[in-house]
Amino acid sequence: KQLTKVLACDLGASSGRSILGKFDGEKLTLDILHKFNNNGVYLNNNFHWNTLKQFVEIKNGIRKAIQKTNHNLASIGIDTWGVDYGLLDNTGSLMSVPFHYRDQRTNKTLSKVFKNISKQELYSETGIQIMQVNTIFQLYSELKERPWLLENAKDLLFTPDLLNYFLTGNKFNEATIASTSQLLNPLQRKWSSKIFNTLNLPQSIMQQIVFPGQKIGNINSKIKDELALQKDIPIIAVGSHDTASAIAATPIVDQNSVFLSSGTWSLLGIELDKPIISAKSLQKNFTNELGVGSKVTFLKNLTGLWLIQECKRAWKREGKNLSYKAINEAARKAKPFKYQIDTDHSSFINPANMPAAIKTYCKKTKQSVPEQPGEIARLIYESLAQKYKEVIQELEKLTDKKIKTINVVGGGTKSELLCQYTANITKRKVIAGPIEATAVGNILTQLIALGEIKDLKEGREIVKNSIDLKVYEPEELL
Ligand code: LFR
Repeated sequence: KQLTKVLACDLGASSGRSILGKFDGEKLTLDILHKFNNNGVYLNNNFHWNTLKQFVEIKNGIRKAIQKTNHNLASIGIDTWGVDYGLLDNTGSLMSVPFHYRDQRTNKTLSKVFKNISKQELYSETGIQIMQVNTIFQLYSELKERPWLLENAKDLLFTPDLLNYFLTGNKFNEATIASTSQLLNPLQRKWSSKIFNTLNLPQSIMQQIVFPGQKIGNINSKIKDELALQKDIPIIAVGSHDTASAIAATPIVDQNSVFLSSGTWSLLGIELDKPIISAKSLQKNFTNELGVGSKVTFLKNLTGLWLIQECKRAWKREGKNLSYKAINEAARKAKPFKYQIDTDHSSFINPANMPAAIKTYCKKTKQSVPEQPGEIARLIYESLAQKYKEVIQELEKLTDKKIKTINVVGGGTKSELLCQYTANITKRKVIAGPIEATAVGNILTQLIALGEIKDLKEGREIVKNSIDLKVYEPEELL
């Protein structure tokens, strides 16, 4: 059979990549064509995305895919991190540089929103974990601090929608990314007019919702010329929220397993057919995002490798340019269980210096103070695993399941240390892989849209047959 080739453009909060998926009817192989850094940029005191660079790099990825496949690319799909967006004016131009969800402009917004709508009401309407980064809080701060933007905005596009629009000229909001906004009702799969009205936000800027598998449009003629494309290439809506795509490609899905999508964030949870929206799930702050294949992803959004990524950056600035290999080796040698942090503490959202923030946290909580990179890395990994354990216990209570296995996917599978500590501390089996789960989920959704694969279930079997999974059994803790 002829190979079907599709391109996944996957932008995470620290890096982006373009991956070619080649499907022969049974197996999927990946070809990483293009990688780039995707760090936020400070403009004065505000933290933004480099949206133009993202767009340029997406085009670079497409260019490479065209060359590699000799113009035989069946389709393209884009996924990105959640919650962020761009606003367009009535001429279709981007009105301001999109903000990064870690920008401090929402630091005081939550209490203001809760004066208009209670936490309970907001949660029962959206089923979404209350988090400062959510679009709802970003928009509300915009309304108060930069009213001229929303007064003049015609359209709101989430990051993948925006990049799709730059490529095709067509404006949609894709469902999985829309659900991260906390403005959508997950039962009706529609914008919550109640929230827009209560907060005085303009619902008219929201778009028609498209679902994974639907076509967005073809690459517009200008870019077609620029990239010297010989044929039209359709852009398909995938699970354009990276988490939704990662979960779509998680191979181990059964009654006794959870997924853990491990990257800048750790997303830990299970897949459901219907949301769980209850007083208890609100109390434990679990989220019901929309997934691929009409599923709901019931999960907790936890700080993940951001902690170590930021330490690495800070150490480099101080002249210690350590590789992850060196950091992990030092962590392995450090003393176990000497320190513990709450990995989701607000002081870790975007500190100027992460190791310093961790030291301050240890001091404030009356622990001794870690000094060496190895000690800090070890406490990060152990504290993450400790957090996973707590969340799994909460999940078991909320869903009445017994969790025995954790399927870790994403970049975090590269950290054998974190995988092993996760197994040891949670006392559960860890199955690691695929590493490029997000791109794989993106690719599978395109293959379903093209009629090459029947459904997600079949897609997951293909993942199992196509990659090696690594198993970590829990070791006795000394
Ligand atoms: C993971 C992720 C999370 C989202 C966070 C911020 O990459 O998409 O799901 O909560 O980034 O957008």
